[in-house]
Amino acid sequence: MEKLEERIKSEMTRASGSDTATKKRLKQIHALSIQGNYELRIDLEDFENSTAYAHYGTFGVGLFSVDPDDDGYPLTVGDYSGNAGDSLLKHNGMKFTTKDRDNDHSENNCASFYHGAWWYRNCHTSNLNGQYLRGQHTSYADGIEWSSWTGWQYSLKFSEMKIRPTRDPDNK
Ligand SMILES: [Ca+2]
Repeated sequence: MEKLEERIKSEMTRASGSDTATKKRLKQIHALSIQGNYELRIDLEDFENSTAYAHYGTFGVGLFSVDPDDDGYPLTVGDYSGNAGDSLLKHNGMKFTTKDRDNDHSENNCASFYHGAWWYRNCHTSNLNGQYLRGQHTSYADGIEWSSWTGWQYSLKFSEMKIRPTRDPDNK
Protein backbone atom coordinates (compact mmCIF):
# COMPACT_ATOMS: atom_id res chain seq x y z
CA MET A 1 0.00 0.00 0.00
CA GLU A 2 1.30 3.40 -0.92
CA LYS A 3 1.67 6.44 1.29
CA LEU A 4 1.40 4.68 4.56
CA GLU A 5 0.82 7.16 7.29
CA GLU A 6 1.08 4.70 10.06
CA ARG A 7 2.30 1.18 10.50
CA ILE A 8 1.19 -0.87 13.39
CA LYS A 9 3.31 -3.89 13.91
CA SER A 10 1.89 -6.63 16.00
CA GLU A 11 4.30 -7.35 18.79
CA MET A 12 5.89 -10.70 18.17
CA THR A 13 6.90 -11.20 21.75
CA ARG A 14 4.66 -9.28 24.05
CA ALA A 15 6.50 -8.40 27.20
CA SER A 16 4.31 -8.38 30.26
CA GLY A 17 3.51 -4.94 31.54
CA SER A 18 3.53 -3.34 28.11
CA ASP A 19 -0.05 -2.15 28.47
CA THR A 20 1.20 1.42 28.73
CA ALA A 21 2.89 1.14 25.34
CA THR A 22 -0.26 -0.36 23.86
CA LYS A 23 -2.35 2.54 25.17
CA LYS A 24 0.11 5.05 23.83
CA ARG A 25 -0.19 3.43 20.42
CA LEU A 26 -3.98 3.40 20.58
CA LYS A 27 -3.91 7.08 21.39
CA GLN A 28 -1.81 7.71 18.27
CA ILE A 29 -4.08 5.60 16.05
CA HIS A 30 -7.09 7.42 17.43
CA ALA A 31 -5.55 10.84 16.72
CA LEU A 32 -4.83 9.73 13.17
CA SER A 33 -8.09 7.99 12.41
CA ILE A 34 -10.28 10.95 13.41
CA GLN A 35 -8.59 13.12 10.76
CA GLY A 36 -10.58 11.57 7.95
CA ASN A 37 -11.80 8.28 6.54
CA TYR A 38 -9.30 5.48 6.96
CA GLU A 39 -8.93 1.98 5.61
CA LEU A 40 -7.10 -0.94 7.18
CA ARG A 41 -5.03 -3.70 5.66
CA ILE A 42 -3.85 -6.71 7.65
CA ASP A 43 -1.10 -8.90 6.21
CA LEU A 44 -0.48 -12.36 7.60
CA GLU A 45 2.09 -15.09 7.08
CA ASP A 46 2.29 -18.65 8.36
CA PHE A 47 5.33 -20.88 8.86
CA GLU A 48 5.05 -22.38 5.38
CA ASN A 49 5.56 -18.86 4.03
CA SER A 50 1.97 -18.67 2.81
CA THR A 51 0.55 -15.18 2.96
CA ALA A 52 -2.96 -13.80 3.15
CA TYR A 53 -4.57 -10.44 3.72
CA ALA A 54 -7.73 -8.87 5.01
CA HIS A 55 -8.78 -5.41 3.91
CA TYR A 56 -11.36 -3.22 5.65
CA GLY A 57 -12.65 -0.18 3.78
CA THR A 58 -13.69 1.43 7.05
CA PHE A 59 -11.49 1.74 10.10
CA GLY A 60 -11.29 3.91 13.16
CA VAL A 61 -10.57 3.89 16.87
CA GLY A 62 -12.63 5.98 19.25
CA LEU A 63 -14.27 7.81 16.35
CA PHE A 64 -17.30 8.83 18.38
CA SER A 65 -15.63 9.16 21.77
CA VAL A 66 -15.53 12.42 23.68
CA ASP A 67 -12.70 10.97 25.78
CA PRO A 68 -11.30 7.97 23.85
CA ASP A 69 -9.16 6.72 26.73
CA ASP A 70 -12.08 6.86 29.12
CA ASP A 71 -14.25 5.23 26.48
CA GLY A 72 -11.84 2.33 25.92
CA TYR A 73 -10.85 3.07 22.31
CA PRO A 74 -13.81 1.35 20.64
CA LEU A 75 -13.13 -0.14 17.21
CA THR A 76 -14.97 0.84 14.06
CA VAL A 77 -14.38 -1.57 11.20
CA GLY A 78 -16.35 -2.54 8.12
CA ASP A 79 -16.41 -3.39 4.43
CA TYR A 80 -14.25 -6.51 4.35
CA SER A 81 -12.43 -7.90 1.31
CA GLY A 82 -9.43 -10.19 0.98
CA ASN A 83 -8.35 -13.83 1.03
CA ALA A 84 -7.67 -14.39 4.74
CA GLY A 85 -11.36 -14.35 5.56
CA ASP A 86 -12.92 -11.88 7.95
CA SER A 87 -11.91 -12.30 11.58
CA LEU A 88 -12.45 -8.74 12.74
CA LEU A 89 -16.03 -7.68 12.00
CA LYS A 90 -17.27 -9.43 15.13
CA HIS A 91 -15.03 -7.05 17.05
CA ASN A 92 -16.71 -3.98 15.57
CA GLY A 93 -17.83 -1.62 18.31
CA MET A 94 -15.84 -3.41 21.00
CA LYS A 95 -13.59 -1.57 23.41
CA PHE A 96 -9.94 -2.42 23.86
CA THR A 97 -9.16 -4.79 26.72
CA THR A 98 -5.77 -5.18 28.35
CA LYS A 99 -4.77 -7.27 31.34
CA ASP A 100 -5.22 -4.28 33.61
CA ARG A 101 -8.40 -2.96 32.00
CA ASP A 102 -11.31 -5.26 31.33
CA ASN A 103 -13.69 -3.78 28.75
CA ASP A 104 -14.93 -7.06 27.25
CA HIS A 105 -18.21 -8.94 27.44
CA SER A 106 -16.76 -11.99 29.17
CA GLU A 107 -17.05 -12.69 32.89
CA ASN A 108 -13.29 -13.24 32.70
CA ASN A 109 -10.66 -10.85 31.35
CA CYS A 110 -10.11 -11.97 27.74
CA ALA A 111 -6.66 -10.35 27.62
CA SER A 112 -5.48 -12.39 30.60
CA PHE A 113 -7.24 -15.52 29.42
CA TYR A 114 -5.86 -15.41 25.87
CA HIS A 115 -2.57 -13.66 26.64
CA GLY A 116 -3.14 -10.70 24.37
CA ALA A 117 -4.63 -7.23 24.14
CA TRP A 118 -7.43 -6.63 21.68
CA TRP A 119 -10.94 -5.33 21.02
CA TYR A 120 -12.30 -8.46 22.69
CA ARG A 121 -15.95 -9.34 22.79
CA ASN A 122 -16.51 -12.73 24.44
CA CYS A 123 -13.76 -13.29 23.50
CA HIS A 124 -12.36 -13.28 19.95
CA THR A 125 -12.13 -14.41 16.33
CA SER A 126 -8.64 -12.84 16.05
CA ASN A 127 -5.87 -12.25 18.57
CA LEU A 128 -3.00 -10.53 16.79
CA ASN A 129 -1.30 -9.40 19.98
CA GLY A 130 -1.28 -12.94 21.33
CA GLN A 131 1.75 -15.03 22.15
CA TYR A 132 4.32 -15.99 19.54
CA LEU A 133 3.79 -19.75 19.71
CA ARG A 134 5.31 -20.68 16.36
CA GLY A 135 2.59 -22.42 14.39
CA GLN A 136 0.44 -25.26 15.69
CA HIS A 137 -0.06 -25.23 19.44
CA THR A 138 -2.05 -27.35 21.87
CA SER A 139 -3.33 -24.44 23.97
CA TYR A 140 -6.50 -22.72 22.80
CA ALA A 141 -6.66 -19.35 21.04
CA ASP A 142 -3.84 -17.70 23.00
CA GLY A 143 -1.37 -17.28 20.13
CA ILE A 144 -1.34 -14.87 17.20
CA GLU A 145 -4.61 -16.14 15.74
CA TRP A 146 -6.64 -15.20 12.68
CA SER A 147 -9.33 -17.84 12.99
CA SER A 148 -10.88 -17.58 9.51
CA TRP A 149 -7.51 -18.44 7.95
CA THR A 150 -5.70 -20.76 10.36
CA GLY A 151 -8.12 -21.51 13.17
CA TRP A 152 -7.67 -21.04 16.92
CA GLN A 153 -4.62 -23.23 17.42
CA TYR A 154 -2.13 -21.83 14.96
CA SER A 155 0.06 -18.92 15.95
CA LEU A 156 1.16 -16.94 12.89
CA LYS A 157 4.73 -16.09 12.03
CA PHE A 158 3.94 -12.54 10.98
CA SER A 159 1.11 -10.08 11.17
CA GLU A 160 0.97 -6.42 10.31
CA MET A 161 -1.79 -3.83 10.46
CA LYS A 162 -1.54 -0.79 8.21
CA ILE A 163 -3.90 2.14 7.85
CA ARG A 164 -4.13 4.97 5.36
CA PRO A 165 -6.66 7.60 4.38
CA THR A 166 -9.34 6.35 2.01
CA ARG A 167 -9.06 7.90 -1.39
CA ASP A 168 -12.03 10.10 -2.13
CA PRO A 169 -13.26 9.03 -5.61
CA ASP A 170 -14.71 12.50 -6.26
CA ASN A 171 -11.56 14.35 -5.32
CA LYS A 172 -8.56 12.73 -6.99
CA1 LIG B 1 -14.65 -9.25 31.33
